[in-house]
Amino acid sequence: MLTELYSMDVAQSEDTEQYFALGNLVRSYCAKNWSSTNRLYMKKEKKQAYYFSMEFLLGRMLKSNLLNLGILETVRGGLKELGIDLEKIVQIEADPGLGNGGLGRLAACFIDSMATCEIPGHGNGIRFKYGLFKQKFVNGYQVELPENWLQNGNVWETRRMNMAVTVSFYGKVWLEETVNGYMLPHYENTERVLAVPYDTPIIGYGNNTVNTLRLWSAELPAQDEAMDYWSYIQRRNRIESISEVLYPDDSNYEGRLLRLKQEYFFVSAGIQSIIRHYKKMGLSINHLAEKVAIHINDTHPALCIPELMRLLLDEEHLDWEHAWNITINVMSYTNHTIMSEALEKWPIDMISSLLPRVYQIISEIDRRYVEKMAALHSTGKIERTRIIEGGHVKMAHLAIIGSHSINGVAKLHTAILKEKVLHDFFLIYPSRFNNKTNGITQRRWLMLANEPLRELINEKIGNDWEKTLTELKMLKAFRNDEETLKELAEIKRINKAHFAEYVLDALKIEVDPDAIFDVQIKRLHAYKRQLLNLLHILKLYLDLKEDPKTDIHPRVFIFGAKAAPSYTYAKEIIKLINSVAELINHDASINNKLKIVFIENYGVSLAEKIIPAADVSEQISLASKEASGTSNMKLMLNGAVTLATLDGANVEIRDRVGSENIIIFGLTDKEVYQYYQDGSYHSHDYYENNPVLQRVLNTLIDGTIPDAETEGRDIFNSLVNYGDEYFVLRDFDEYVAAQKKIDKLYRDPLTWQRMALINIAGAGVFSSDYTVLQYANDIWDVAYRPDAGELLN
Ligand code: B1H
Repeated sequence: MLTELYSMDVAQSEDTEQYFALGNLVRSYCAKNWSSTNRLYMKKEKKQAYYFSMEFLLGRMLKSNLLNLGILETVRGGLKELGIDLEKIVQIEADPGLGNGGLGRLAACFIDSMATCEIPGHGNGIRFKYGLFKQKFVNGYQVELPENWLQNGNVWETRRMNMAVTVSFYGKVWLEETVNGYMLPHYENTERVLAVPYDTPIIGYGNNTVNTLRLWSAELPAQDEAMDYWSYIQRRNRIESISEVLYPDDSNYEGRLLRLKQEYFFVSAGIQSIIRHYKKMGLSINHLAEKVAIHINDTHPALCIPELMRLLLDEEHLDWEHAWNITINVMSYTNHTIMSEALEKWPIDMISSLLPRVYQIISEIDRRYVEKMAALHSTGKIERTRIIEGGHVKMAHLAIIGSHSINGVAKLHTAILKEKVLHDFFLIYPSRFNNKTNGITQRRWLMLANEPLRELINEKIGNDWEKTLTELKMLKAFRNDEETLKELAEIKRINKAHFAEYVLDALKIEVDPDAIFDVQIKRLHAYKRQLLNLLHILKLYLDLKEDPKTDIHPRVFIFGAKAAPSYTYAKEIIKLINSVAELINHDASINNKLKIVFIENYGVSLAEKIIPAADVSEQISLASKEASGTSNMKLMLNGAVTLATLDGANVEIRDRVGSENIIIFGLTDKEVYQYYQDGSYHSHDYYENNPVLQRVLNTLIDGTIPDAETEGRDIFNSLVNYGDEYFVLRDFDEYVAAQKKIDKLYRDPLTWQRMALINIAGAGVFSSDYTVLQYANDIWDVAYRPDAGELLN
């Protein structure tokens, strides 16, 4: 392959050529199964599920593909014989950051699990030229740089020009009656965009299934090349900008026109290509819902609903009722957040000018909804739930009204949707609501990221867990086996030493692998309360300053977090953490008892390094705000002990491991809602009445923290004077107490390792294999691996 690609042999080649040669080899190795999988689906007329998502946060794929193909060890050994280190060449691959955080990574875990569970299921999204920005710290401030992940090419993708489709924007539209009595649209002055698919094989683990991730790129249609040169360049730039860059907002939405263009672009291209493929099987469009399921990952692809309606009405000439029936049966929707700033609503003007025909259809869906509900529900409820209201199109309402299934992503989250946030809809459509707790793939997050642990587990209980993760429960038998607990501790120590090397190398910070590695890795958002973590660190610092002999086990506080570029408050928190790190890491009197490591540019590849090295998993969001969380699952699976509020999937983690094996603190969701109701939270009182807290908060404004005056003051004010929206001060004391408990438990190594073991043993239910099987069974009604049925409880 090296010779074919680069006309060189191994001795002459460097890492980059070796990486691309191996990548090409792997791709051709799976090519046969890829086409036979497609042929099989076609021949058996299998119902297919399509997961529509704005984001797929894949991470590097070489090792994961080798593992799933069952050739990881063979290839590793073969390369070694040639004097090549696999670990070195996998680093060459760009980490495709086509997502922001949990939502995008979930999509990546799901497509891996669908292939593994032999579900005919594929991803559909955008091939962003630039992924999520690269984060750099300059003087402690976050600076964003472009992430040009395609610069050196992408071995995994195949451009399929023959499957390109056209997506139209703008223009004027009017309806005219045809001779057969259909009202069909006529368009004038539309802007046409060529959508070109790039397909990536998604390889199942230990089977012959290879599904497809189809990502669309926006290009100028060929016939447009004939126009005048400068108009051509301008138009080309405008069109190509559609798939240029991922919006860097997590749990927050940007109401920009370009974003709306992106949403319609991949929705329309995806649905057109699904229908084209469906028709190739020679089936009547009337049976579409028997062969196709489309899943809407959050509301970003909610235009799937009017777009499918448009194609069924205008191209297939179905009548409204019939088309609507099919649409509802095809579509399902996942809600990922209750945060109001994340709820998408588009101004009517914007949608109606960009997508005139789609807007007509949305209006008609809305009109019929209001008409139908008038007889059944109060005007108040109808006004609160209709799609077009207050000059906006509410995307969540569109998604709910146009889908047969609406799910939340953890038990608590789904309960809150039903009882609070979507209560009106729950009363209208009770049977549509269901829960699907998130999951993670054990292949990337244990088998690949933590090979020593994988080996230990295999030694103890065999490897059934690799296919059936709940088998990890067998580990419980070793809870009192000192030898096993010690081996577990040794592995953690090795992983920590490994990570410490990285920290020294990349950040020039020396950390002691025998310290507690306390990890909070997730997007920076006020509701996730990185600030609570920081206030506790400041408390420890003050304690040590006052009495250097304060008896605490040494700790390394590890942060990884990107802030949305326009989220000023989050960026201030980053600067503040970095300034406190400067203060503490360079204070000799602290004697290495505290260290702060803020990892730059946190993403999938860094997560793979950090998670196996974690002792403590910080999951400290304000109860009710974190829909599920998935780093909590990854960290638990790698033997970290969770320090958590009862939020998102933390509740289910507690149920699995028992209260003795997780540290819970803070307000419950009920208490939070009670505070909202009676308005009785006054953060200023906590400042006034709690001397310890007061002393800690004063460090933000009294010059203790170097070079962060503005940030310190803004953050102080937000907590003390402006209401403390996320109850940081309220939960401070309980958090400090919980941290003390951690300190004590950690000093008893056997107790600690027993907790770690119970956590690993209890993590089995959080495999995304189970999650997608439940989607397949309950929502999509598609087939799956015959022996997987028993995995569904
Ligand atoms: C989650 C988002 C999100 N919830 C808007 N919502 C976005 C919303 O670009 N946007 O406009 C991007 C992302 N992401 C996360 O989803 C939740 O906060 C996590 O709790 C959850 O685990 C994850 C997966 O369900």
